[in-house]
Amino acid sequence: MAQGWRAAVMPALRAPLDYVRPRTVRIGVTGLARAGKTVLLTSLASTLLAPGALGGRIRRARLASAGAETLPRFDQAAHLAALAADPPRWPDRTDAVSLLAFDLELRPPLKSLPPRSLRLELLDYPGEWLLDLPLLDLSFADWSQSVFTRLEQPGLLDATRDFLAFARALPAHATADEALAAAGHRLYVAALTRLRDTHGLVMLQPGRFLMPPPGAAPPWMGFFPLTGSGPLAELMRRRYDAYVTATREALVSPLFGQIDRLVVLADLLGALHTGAAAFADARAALAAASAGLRWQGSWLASIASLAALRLPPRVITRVAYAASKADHVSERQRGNLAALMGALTGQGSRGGDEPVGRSASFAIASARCTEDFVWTLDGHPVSAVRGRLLGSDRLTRSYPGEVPDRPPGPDFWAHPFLELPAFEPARLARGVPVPNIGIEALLGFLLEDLL
Ligand SMILES: Nc1nc2c(ncn2[C@@H]2O[C@H](COP(=O)(O)OP(=O)(O)O)[C@@H](O)[C@H]2O)c(=O)[nH]1
Ligand SMILES: [Mg+2]
Repeated sequence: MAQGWRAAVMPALRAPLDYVRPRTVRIGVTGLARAGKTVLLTSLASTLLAPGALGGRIRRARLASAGAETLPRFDQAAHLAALAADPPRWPDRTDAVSLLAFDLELRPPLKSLPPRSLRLELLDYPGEWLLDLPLLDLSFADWSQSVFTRLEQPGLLDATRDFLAFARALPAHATADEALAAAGHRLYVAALTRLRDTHGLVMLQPGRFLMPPPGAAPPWMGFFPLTGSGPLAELMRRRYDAYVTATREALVSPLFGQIDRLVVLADLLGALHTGAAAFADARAALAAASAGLRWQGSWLASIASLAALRLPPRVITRVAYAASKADHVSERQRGNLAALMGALTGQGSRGGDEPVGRSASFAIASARCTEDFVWTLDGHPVSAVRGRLLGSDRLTRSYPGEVPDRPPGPDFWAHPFLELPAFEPARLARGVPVPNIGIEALLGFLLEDLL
């Protein structure tokens, strides 16, 4: 009895101010284009808004009014309407930054206490921007060198040839000519775009070149990697430095700097299917993002950034790394998928300065399209899934392959991971959340210390 009482009162003591002034918690949902951010936000919202969410720990939830804020609102109604349509559709593609806000009433720790209020904000944040975190520690010369080494790989030349030819043809002392700068920038962005679209690569820097922030591009966006020390290289270096400064400032800006928890979403199954090079690249991108996030969380770095910017740094207190679209594989494989995500983001191999429970990995499906079933293939039972393909009314079976629970070696790539069918989302029933895998667990982790 005494113990139960203590367990109930401790949260109230920990956050007594929640009774006076409702707290705001902002969760960034980030991931590269098509990782599944829009569907995740739609699904999170439908879970939160359903009665009795999180085992009753959320007593009431409603969408908060947009007030006089500057960020556009996430169009929850339109996205949910797409999933609820007959036949269901996937929400339209959006790349704009947007915010989804809720006023929550949390179950009080003791019946006799009034419920606590919490304002929960979810921010759709382009994952491309996380790829800029490693630039904070790289000089222009080092960055340029590493980019050229990569672009010169024989397998990538069909995408990078034009840019490389341009850069090689520049005289060592090229003048700081605006037309040259613009031409080089255009060719570099075109190379990045082709690397993304035809090679399935994602570790493409600077991330804002492929996903520019809203508004007009400032002049310092107009650069490209260049080695040497002539006037043009000097101009490129100054613009790169300005870009890095802007990135650093964005990390503490009112727009993004107030994120205190983060979901990093990645389509790992898609990367396994695209092949060894794309997977290696996705792995590098996740490693860079997780290293960057750890950097932001360390005390030393916080103090250093405080000194450099004279602004209080915001520390991200929880990070959930989630592999999306996990309904493409059966339950047994989903355990491996979560373990693979953990291995790629360095979970469980942390140094001593990391508080326990600060990050975790998940395999989720925001809008579940399939059910598990046992398929007999060549006389062997395999755990497969089945669902309706978009625009068809027959059930289609799928077994893309065995998901590795750690970064796979060369043997794995000898038997390619099969195509992931384009499934139709499951039909929605009235008053229940979007059918999903793992959304409550993800929310439970993100809000664990608050509920
Ligand atoms: N099978 C399956 N596909 C999904 C799921 N979530 C997203 N997708 C697919 O991924 C596409 C991109 O998702 P979206 O949320 O728009 O990605 P965003 O660019 O990160 O916002 C969708 O149109 C779906 O085809 C899921 O839970 N299961
Ligand atoms: Mg989107």
